[in-house]
Amino acid sequence: MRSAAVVWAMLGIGVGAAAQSRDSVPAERVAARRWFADAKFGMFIHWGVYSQLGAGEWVMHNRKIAVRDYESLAATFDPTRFDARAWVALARRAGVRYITITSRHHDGFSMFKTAQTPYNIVDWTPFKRDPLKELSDACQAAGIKLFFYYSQLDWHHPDYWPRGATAWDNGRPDAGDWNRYLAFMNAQLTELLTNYGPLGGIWFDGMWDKPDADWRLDTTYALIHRLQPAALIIPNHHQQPRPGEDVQTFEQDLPGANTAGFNTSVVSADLPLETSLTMNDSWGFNITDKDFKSVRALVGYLVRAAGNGANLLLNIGPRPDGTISPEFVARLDSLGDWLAANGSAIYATRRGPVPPRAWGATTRRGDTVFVHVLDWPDPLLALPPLGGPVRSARLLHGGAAVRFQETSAGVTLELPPPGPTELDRVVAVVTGSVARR
Ligand code: H79
Repeated sequence: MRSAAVVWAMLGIGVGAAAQSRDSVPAERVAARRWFADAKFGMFIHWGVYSQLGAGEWVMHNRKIAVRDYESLAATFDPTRFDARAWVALARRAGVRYITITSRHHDGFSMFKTAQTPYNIVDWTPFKRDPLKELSDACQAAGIKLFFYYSQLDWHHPDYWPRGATAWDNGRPDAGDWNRYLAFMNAQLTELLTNYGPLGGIWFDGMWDKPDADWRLDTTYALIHRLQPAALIIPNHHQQPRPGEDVQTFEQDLPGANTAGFNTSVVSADLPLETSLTMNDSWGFNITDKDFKSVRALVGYLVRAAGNGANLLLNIGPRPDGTISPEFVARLDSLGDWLAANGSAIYATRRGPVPPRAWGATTRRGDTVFVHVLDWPDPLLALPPLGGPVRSARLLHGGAAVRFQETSAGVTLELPPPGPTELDRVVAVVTGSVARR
């Protein structure tokens, strides 16, 4: 007799993943994962002490700044123009459903009130306010979910020892207590999951600095899920998902692609997916980086992410005074305008039957397939079969019928010419019953 594992394997279903998602994930988290997969668009915020130098969030490492000197820099951080409600109003206009913000980046500075170290924005700076508290209040009022980015890597804490791949001699003692570091992290996570209302979840980064260390993830993940059973764990470790993790996230790449050089090509079949992306070439504020992606390119990323079944987590790097540069604001406003007209083909969809192509991508909700034509100059667009017979095809804008021909080889759509400023021609194709995955 064949074991169940062999049968699952023959069906191409990973036993570990299937068992994890079907058997042991509590209902709150299953629902939270579904909410996440429906959300499709989030705003990433990289903001911290480093913003003052206007050279990205890695400036401490890139310029080999000593701990003592960086501590002095931190002591001058005073973002007097920070306005949580203005940030959230921008997020609302952009059409994002969630915000993910750096609570502590690799520089080790806590952007929230913590009892675990004085090296935090309330106790160390003239600002004295807790921006994460203000942001969580504003998000709650606006119905936007808040996720905290949390770096497991730390360039400041003495107990981050032995050091990892990014270490340099920055004035820390060559000794430390790893157990104490893990306890520090877990205590901070407890604060984040206790003092800021219900969170969307925790977005981890930096574990890749010490991939072989004993991180005791099971303990940390269990702690998070005990404190907030609906909080999602999103690890940016660039590896395949492990037990307890809820979302597979890809940095600067669509799922399965690896132009960045550190992403895995193995894509989870049953976890929600996410792509994080910079709007220029930097995460933290970079005063000389003007290499901003066009609105057309950003819509393309959002559509192709959705066509891959993934959310787009699009980054801004606010200035050190708390304001947001006009380049970010203009692009977010344009994306919001685009989503106001086309969001029904993005939000609450899943990846469509045709994988993303050079011409565009497909999404699906129920029996409607949304064909997103991003770049196709010709009148006829030939698609493979869509999983069920085509009942109708209409332009999303205006509802004009789109003529089509269907054979056993697929469906050919007769497209109107692209408008001169059109970013995406969306055709809503209603099919007969589709065999659901
Ligand atoms: O927060 C932003 C970045 O600061 C952070 N993640 C985003 C969201 C990030 N830090 N580093 N990276 C992303 C790139 C990682 C590069 C790596 Fe390596 C290449 C990790 C492992 C190989 C450099 C070389 C670091 C360790 C070895």
